[in-house]
Amino acid sequence: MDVVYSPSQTLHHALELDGGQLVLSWESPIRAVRIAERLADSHAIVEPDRFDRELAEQIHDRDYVEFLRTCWDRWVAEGRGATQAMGFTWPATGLRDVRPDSLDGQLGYYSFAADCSVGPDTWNSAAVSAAAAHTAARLVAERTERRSDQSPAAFALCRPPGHHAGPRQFGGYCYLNNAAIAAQALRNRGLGRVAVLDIDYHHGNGTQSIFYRRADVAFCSIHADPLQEYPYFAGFADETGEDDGVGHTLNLPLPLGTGPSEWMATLDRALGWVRDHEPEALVVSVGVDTFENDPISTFKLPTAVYPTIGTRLTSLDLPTVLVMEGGYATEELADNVAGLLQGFESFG
Ligand code: OKP
Ligand code: ZN
Repeated sequence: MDVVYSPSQTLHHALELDGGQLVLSWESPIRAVRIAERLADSHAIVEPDRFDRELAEQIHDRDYVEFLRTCWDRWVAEGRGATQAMGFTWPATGLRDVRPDSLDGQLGYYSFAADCSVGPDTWNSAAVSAAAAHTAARLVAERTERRSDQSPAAFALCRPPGHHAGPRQFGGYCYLNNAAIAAQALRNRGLGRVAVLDIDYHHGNGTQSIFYRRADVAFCSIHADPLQEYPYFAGFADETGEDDGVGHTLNLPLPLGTGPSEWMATLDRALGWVRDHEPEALVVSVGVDTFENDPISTFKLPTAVYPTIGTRLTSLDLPTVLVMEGGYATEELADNVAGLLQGFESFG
Protein backbone atom coordinates (compact mmCIF):
# COMPACT_ATOMS: atom_id res chain seq x y z
CA MET A 1 0.00 0.00 0.00
CA ASP A 2 1.01 3.60 -0.55
CA VAL A 3 2.35 5.65 2.34
CA VAL A 4 1.40 9.35 2.33
CA TYR A 5 3.89 11.61 4.05
CA SER A 6 5.86 14.85 3.73
CA PRO A 7 9.07 15.75 5.62
CA SER A 8 7.47 19.16 6.40
CA GLN A 9 5.47 17.27 9.02
CA THR A 10 8.65 17.08 11.11
CA LEU A 11 9.07 20.87 11.51
CA HIS A 12 6.67 21.16 14.44
CA HIS A 13 7.98 20.24 17.88
CA ALA A 14 5.76 21.22 20.81
CA LEU A 15 6.33 21.72 24.49
CA GLU A 16 4.28 19.86 27.10
CA LEU A 17 3.62 20.35 30.78
CA ASP A 18 4.88 17.09 32.27
CA GLY A 19 5.22 16.46 35.99
CA GLY A 20 5.04 20.20 36.66
CA GLN A 21 7.71 21.13 34.11
CA LEU A 22 7.55 22.46 30.59
CA VAL A 23 9.60 20.07 28.44
CA LEU A 24 9.95 19.05 24.79
CA SER A 25 7.01 16.81 23.87
CA TRP A 26 7.22 13.03 23.75
CA GLU A 27 5.55 13.51 20.37
CA SER A 28 8.86 14.29 18.69
CA PRO A 29 9.77 14.75 15.00
CA ILE A 30 12.06 11.70 15.16
CA ARG A 31 8.96 9.48 15.32
CA ALA A 32 7.92 10.32 11.77
CA VAL A 33 11.52 10.35 10.52
CA ARG A 34 12.12 6.80 11.74
CA ILE A 35 8.83 5.43 10.41
CA ALA A 36 9.31 7.08 7.00
CA GLU A 37 12.87 5.77 6.73
CA ARG A 38 11.73 2.25 7.48
CA LEU A 39 8.73 2.25 5.15
CA ALA A 40 10.68 3.80 2.25
CA ASP A 41 12.46 0.45 1.76
CA SER A 42 9.22 -1.41 1.07
CA HIS A 43 6.62 1.21 0.05
CA ALA A 44 6.06 4.08 -2.34
CA ILE A 45 6.03 7.36 -0.41
CA VAL A 46 3.41 9.71 -1.85
CA GLU A 47 3.50 13.47 -1.27
CA PRO A 48 0.25 14.81 0.28
CA ASP A 49 -2.06 16.95 -1.89
CA ARG A 50 -2.54 20.58 -0.85
CA PHE A 51 -4.37 21.14 2.45
CA ASP A 52 -8.13 21.37 1.82
CA ARG A 53 -9.46 23.98 4.21
CA GLU A 54 -13.09 23.42 3.18
CA LEU A 55 -12.81 19.75 4.13
CA ALA A 56 -11.18 20.65 7.47
CA GLU A 57 -14.10 22.99 8.12
CA GLN A 58 -16.54 20.09 7.73
CA ILE A 59 -14.86 18.64 10.83
CA HIS A 60 -13.68 21.70 12.76
CA ASP A 61 -15.28 25.09 13.39
CA ARG A 62 -14.13 27.74 10.91
CA ASP A 63 -12.99 30.10 13.69
CA TYR A 64 -10.93 27.29 15.23
CA VAL A 65 -9.11 26.61 11.95
CA GLU A 66 -8.47 30.34 11.56
CA PHE A 67 -7.19 30.50 15.15
CA LEU A 68 -4.70 27.67 14.51
CA ARG A 69 -3.56 29.26 11.25
CA THR A 70 -2.88 32.67 12.81
CA CYS A 71 -2.03 31.84 16.43
CA TRP A 72 1.75 31.88 16.08
CA ASP A 73 1.83 35.20 14.19
CA ARG A 74 -0.40 36.80 16.82
CA TRP A 75 1.88 35.42 19.56
CA VAL A 76 4.93 36.90 17.84
CA ALA A 77 3.13 40.22 17.32
CA GLU A 78 2.65 40.35 21.10
CA GLY A 79 6.43 40.08 21.41
CA ARG A 80 6.32 36.61 22.91
CA GLY A 81 8.04 34.64 20.14
CA ALA A 82 10.93 33.49 22.36
CA THR A 83 8.83 30.52 23.54
CA GLN A 84 5.76 28.65 22.28
CA ALA A 85 2.12 29.58 22.83
CA MET A 86 0.04 27.62 25.36
CA GLY A 87 -3.15 28.21 27.32
CA PHE A 88 -3.43 28.26 31.07
CA THR A 89 -7.13 28.96 31.81
CA TRP A 90 -9.96 26.82 30.44
CA PRO A 91 -13.77 27.16 30.45
CA ALA A 92 -14.06 24.19 32.83
CA THR A 93 -17.36 23.15 34.45
CA GLY A 94 -19.00 26.10 36.17
CA LEU A 95 -17.31 28.74 34.01
CA ARG A 96 -18.76 30.45 30.94
CA ASP A 97 -18.07 29.00 27.49
CA VAL A 98 -17.40 32.40 25.90
CA ARG A 99 -14.76 33.23 23.31
CA PRO A 100 -12.45 35.90 24.73
CA ASP A 101 -10.78 38.54 22.55
CA SER A 102 -7.37 38.10 24.19
CA LEU A 103 -4.90 35.58 22.75
CA ASP A 104 -4.22 34.04 26.17
CA GLY A 105 -7.96 33.66 26.67
CA GLN A 106 -8.44 32.15 23.22
CA LEU A 107 -5.60 29.66 23.83
CA GLY A 108 -7.71 28.30 26.71
CA TYR A 109 -10.95 28.48 24.74
CA TYR A 110 -9.49 26.51 21.82
CA SER A 111 -7.66 23.79 23.85
CA PHE A 112 -8.46 21.30 26.61
CA ALA A 113 -5.01 20.46 28.01
CA ALA A 114 -1.56 21.96 28.64
CA ASP A 115 0.21 19.05 26.97
CA CYS A 116 0.91 20.73 23.65
CA SER A 117 1.85 24.18 22.45
CA VAL A 118 1.62 26.19 19.25
CA GLY A 119 4.99 27.06 17.72
CA PRO A 120 6.27 28.58 14.46
CA ASP A 121 5.71 25.40 12.41
CA THR A 122 2.69 23.91 14.16
CA TRP A 123 0.12 25.09 11.64
CA ASN A 124 2.16 23.99 8.63
CA SER A 125 2.90 20.52 10.02
CA ALA A 126 -0.67 20.00 11.25
CA ALA A 127 -2.15 21.10 7.92
CA VAL A 128 0.18 18.80 5.94
CA SER A 129 -0.58 15.95 8.36
CA ALA A 130 -4.31 16.46 7.72
CA ALA A 131 -3.59 16.63 3.99
CA ALA A 132 -1.81 13.26 4.24
CA ALA A 133 -4.95 11.71 5.73
CA HIS A 134 -7.10 13.34 3.03
CA THR A 135 -4.78 12.10 0.27
CA ALA A 136 -4.80 8.54 1.63
CA ALA A 137 -8.62 8.67 1.68
CA ARG A 138 -8.66 9.96 -1.92
CA LEU A 139 -6.40 7.12 -3.10
CA VAL A 140 -8.57 4.52 -1.36
CA ALA A 141 -11.81 6.02 -2.71
CA GLU A 142 -10.45 6.18 -6.28
CA ARG A 143 -9.29 2.56 -6.12
CA THR A 144 -12.66 1.50 -4.68
CA GLU A 145 -14.42 3.09 -7.68
CA ARG A 146 -12.14 1.18 -10.05
CA ARG A 147 -13.31 -2.02 -8.33
CA SER A 148 -10.06 -3.94 -8.18
CA ASP A 149 -10.31 -7.51 -6.90
CA GLN A 150 -9.16 -6.72 -3.39
CA SER A 151 -10.08 -3.95 -0.98
CA PRO A 152 -7.68 -1.03 -1.39
CA ALA A 153 -5.73 0.46 1.52
CA ALA A 154 -3.34 3.35 2.18
CA PHE A 155 -1.32 4.50 5.15
CA ALA A 156 -1.30 8.17 6.16
CA LEU A 157 1.87 8.74 8.16
CA CYS A 158 0.23 11.53 10.13
CA ARG A 159 2.34 13.59 12.49
CA PRO A 160 1.29 15.50 14.51
CA PRO A 161 -1.46 13.00 15.38
CA GLY A 162 -5.14 13.92 15.43
CA HIS A 163 -7.54 11.79 17.47
CA HIS A 164 -7.71 14.06 20.54
CA ALA A 165 -8.55 17.17 18.46
CA GLY A 166 -12.24 18.04 18.72
CA PRO A 167 -14.48 20.37 16.68
CA ARG A 168 -12.86 23.40 18.24
CA GLN A 169 -10.13 22.17 20.62
CA PHE A 170 -6.51 21.09 20.36
CA GLY A 171 -4.82 18.93 23.00
CA GLY A 172 -3.11 15.58 23.49
CA TYR A 173 -0.48 16.49 20.84
CA CYS A 174 -3.34 16.89 18.30
CA TYR A 175 -4.49 19.98 16.34
CA LEU A 176 -6.49 18.80 13.32
CA ASN A 177 -8.33 15.47 13.52
CA ASN A 178 -6.69 13.53 10.68
CA ALA A 179 -8.80 10.36 11.06
CA ALA A 180 -12.04 12.38 11.08
CA ILE A 181 -10.87 14.26 7.99
CA ALA A 182 -10.15 10.94 6.25
CA ALA A 183 -13.59 9.60 7.21
CA GLN A 184 -15.31 12.77 5.96
CA ALA A 185 -13.33 12.64 2.71
CA LEU A 186 -14.52 9.05 2.14
CA ARG A 187 -18.12 10.15 2.82
CA ASN A 188 -17.75 13.06 0.37
CA ARG A 189 -16.58 10.64 -2.30
CA GLY A 190 -19.75 8.62 -1.96
CA LEU A 191 -18.91 5.88 0.52
CA GLY A 192 -22.20 5.49 2.34
CA ARG A 193 -21.25 4.58 5.87
CA VAL A 194 -17.76 4.77 7.36
CA ALA A 195 -16.42 3.22 10.58
CA VAL A 196 -13.50 4.66 12.56
CA LEU A 197 -11.71 2.08 14.70
CA ASP A 198 -9.29 3.65 17.18
CA ILE A 199 -6.65 1.25 18.55
CA ASP A 200 -4.38 3.88 20.10
CA TYR A 201 -3.69 3.35 23.83
CA HIS A 202 -5.56 6.58 24.63
CA HIS A 203 -9.25 7.22 24.03
CA GLY A 204 -9.90 9.18 20.82
CA ASN A 205 -12.04 11.81 22.53
CA GLY A 206 -11.79 14.26 19.64
CA THR A 207 -12.95 11.80 17.00
CA GLN A 208 -15.75 10.61 19.28
CA SER A 209 -17.06 14.13 19.88
CA ILE A 210 -16.91 15.00 16.17
CA PHE A 211 -19.14 12.07 15.20
CA TYR A 212 -21.15 11.67 18.44
CA ARG A 213 -24.43 12.87 16.91
CA ARG A 214 -23.97 11.32 13.46
CA ALA A 215 -25.26 8.00 12.17
CA ASP A 216 -23.10 7.94 9.02
CA VAL A 217 -19.77 7.53 10.82
CA ALA A 218 -19.51 4.89 13.55
CA PHE A 219 -16.74 5.20 16.14
CA CYS A 220 -15.20 2.41 18.22
CA SER A 221 -12.22 2.78 20.54
CA ILE A 222 -10.12 0.35 22.58
CA HIS A 223 -8.10 2.21 25.20
CA ALA A 224 -6.91 2.42 28.80
CA ASP A 225 -9.63 3.07 31.40
CA PRO A 226 -10.15 6.84 31.60
CA LEU A 227 -10.61 6.59 35.39
CA GLN A 228 -6.85 5.86 35.40
CA GLU A 229 -5.49 7.29 32.19
CA TYR A 230 -5.48 10.30 29.86
CA PRO A 231 -7.75 11.87 28.57
CA TYR A 232 -9.62 11.12 31.86
CA PHE A 233 -12.85 12.92 30.98
CA ALA A 234 -14.12 10.77 28.10
CA GLY A 235 -14.00 7.17 26.87
CA PHE A 236 -16.30 5.42 29.34
CA ALA A 237 -18.40 2.44 28.29
CA ASP A 238 -21.69 4.29 28.79
CA GLU A 239 -20.86 6.83 26.04
CA THR A 240 -22.79 5.37 23.12
CA GLY A 241 -23.80 8.39 21.01
CA GLU A 242 -26.58 11.02 21.06
CA ASP A 243 -29.49 12.04 18.81
CA ASP A 244 -28.98 10.49 15.33
CA GLY A 245 -25.73 8.98 16.63
CA VAL A 246 -27.28 6.81 19.38
CA GLY A 247 -25.72 3.35 19.16
CA HIS A 248 -23.00 4.50 16.74
CA THR A 249 -20.25 4.90 19.36
CA LEU A 250 -18.66 2.01 21.25
CA ASN A 251 -15.99 2.40 23.95
CA LEU A 252 -14.04 -0.61 25.18
CA PRO A 253 -11.91 0.61 28.11
CA LEU A 254 -9.34 -1.85 29.48
CA PRO A 255 -7.41 -1.93 32.78
CA LEU A 256 -3.90 -0.51 33.02
CA GLY A 257 -1.35 -3.23 32.23
CA THR A 258 -3.59 -5.13 29.79
CA GLY A 259 -1.63 -7.80 27.87
CA PRO A 260 -1.89 -9.24 24.34
CA SER A 261 -4.49 -12.00 24.81
CA GLU A 262 -7.03 -9.70 26.52
CA TRP A 263 -6.31 -6.95 24.02
CA MET A 264 -6.72 -9.21 20.97
CA ALA A 265 -9.99 -10.60 22.36
CA THR A 266 -11.20 -7.00 22.70
CA LEU A 267 -10.13 -6.26 19.13
CA ASP A 268 -12.32 -9.15 17.98
CA ARG A 269 -15.29 -7.63 19.85
CA ALA A 270 -14.59 -4.28 18.21
CA LEU A 271 -14.36 -5.85 14.74
CA GLY A 272 -17.65 -7.69 15.30
CA TRP A 273 -19.36 -4.41 16.25
CA VAL A 274 -17.90 -2.65 13.21
CA ARG A 275 -19.07 -5.48 10.94
CA ASP A 276 -22.60 -5.25 12.38
CA HIS A 277 -22.69 -1.58 11.32
CA GLU A 278 -22.12 -2.65 7.69
CA PRO A 279 -19.76 0.20 6.76
CA GLU A 280 -18.50 0.64 3.21
CA ALA A 281 -15.08 1.84 4.36
CA LEU A 282 -12.85 1.76 7.42
CA VAL A 283 -10.53 4.31 8.98
CA VAL A 284 -8.13 2.96 11.60
CA SER A 285 -6.52 5.30 14.12
CA VAL A 286 -3.26 3.38 14.44
CA GLY A 287 -1.55 4.04 17.74
CA VAL A 288 1.26 1.71 18.71
CA ASP A 289 1.58 3.17 22.22
CA THR A 290 -0.03 -0.14 23.29
CA PHE A 291 3.55 -1.49 23.01
CA GLU A 292 5.02 -3.04 26.17
CA ASN A 293 7.96 -0.62 26.35
CA ASP A 294 6.11 2.56 25.47
CA PRO A 295 7.43 5.25 27.84
CA ILE A 296 4.06 6.90 28.62
CA SER A 297 1.67 3.92 28.46
CA THR A 298 1.00 0.67 30.39
CA PHE A 299 -0.33 -1.97 28.00
CA LYS A 300 1.92 -4.96 27.33
CA LEU A 301 1.75 -5.74 23.61
CA PRO A 302 5.01 -7.19 22.22
CA THR A 303 6.40 -6.27 18.80
CA ALA A 304 5.43 -9.74 17.53
CA VAL A 305 1.69 -9.03 17.94
CA TYR A 306 1.50 -6.05 15.53
CA PRO A 307 1.54 -8.16 12.35
CA THR A 308 -1.29 -10.22 13.84
CA ILE A 309 -3.27 -7.03 14.49
CA GLY A 310 -2.71 -5.92 10.90
CA THR A 311 -3.92 -9.26 9.55
CA ARG A 312 -6.94 -9.24 11.84
CA LEU A 313 -7.98 -5.83 10.48
CA THR A 314 -8.22 -7.30 6.97
CA SER A 315 -10.96 -9.71 8.13
CA LEU A 316 -13.43 -6.84 7.57
CA ASP A 317 -12.43 -6.83 3.88
CA LEU A 318 -13.11 -3.08 3.57
CA PRO A 319 -11.43 -0.20 1.75
CA THR A 320 -9.19 1.02 4.56
CA VAL A 321 -7.34 4.21 5.46
CA LEU A 322 -4.76 3.61 8.18
CA VAL A 323 -3.93 6.83 10.02
CA MET A 324 -0.92 7.17 12.32
CA GLU A 325 -1.63 8.33 15.87
CA GLY A 326 0.57 7.63 18.96
CA GLY A 327 3.58 5.47 19.81
CA TYR A 328 6.52 6.92 21.71
CA ALA A 329 9.10 4.15 22.01
CA THR A 330 11.32 5.73 19.37
CA GLU A 331 13.64 2.71 19.03
CA GLU A 332 10.90 0.14 18.38
CA LEU A 333 8.27 2.43 16.86
CA ALA A 334 9.15 1.80 13.21
CA ASP A 335 9.31 -1.99 13.77
CA ASN A 336 5.83 -1.96 15.30
CA VAL A 337 4.30 0.18 12.55
CA ALA A 338 6.03 -1.74 9.74
CA GLY A 339 4.91 -5.00 11.36
CA LEU A 340 1.28 -3.90 11.45
CA LEU A 341 1.35 -2.81 7.80
CA GLN A 342 3.09 -6.01 6.73
CA GLY A 343 0.48 -8.10 8.56
CA PHE A 344 -2.25 -6.10 6.81
CA GLU A 345 -0.68 -6.48 3.39
CA SER A 346 0.11 -10.18 3.61
CA PHE A 347 -3.62 -11.01 3.73
CA GLY A 348 -5.26 -7.86 2.29
C1 OKP B 1 -1.53 11.30 22.41
B1 OKP B 1 -1.90 10.05 21.61
C2 OKP B 1 1.48 14.96 30.66
C3 OKP B 1 0.94 13.74 30.01
C4 OKP B 1 0.19 14.13 28.79
C5 OKP B 1 -0.70 13.26 26.83
C6 OKP B 1 -0.88 12.00 26.07
C7 OKP B 1 -1.29 12.28 24.67
C8 OKP B 1 -1.32 11.02 23.86
N1 OKP B 1 2.70 15.36 30.10
N2 OKP B 1 -0.07 12.97 28.05
O1 OKP B 1 -3.15 9.49 22.00
O2 OKP B 1 -0.90 9.02 21.64
ZN1 ZN C 1 -2.03 7.54 22.43
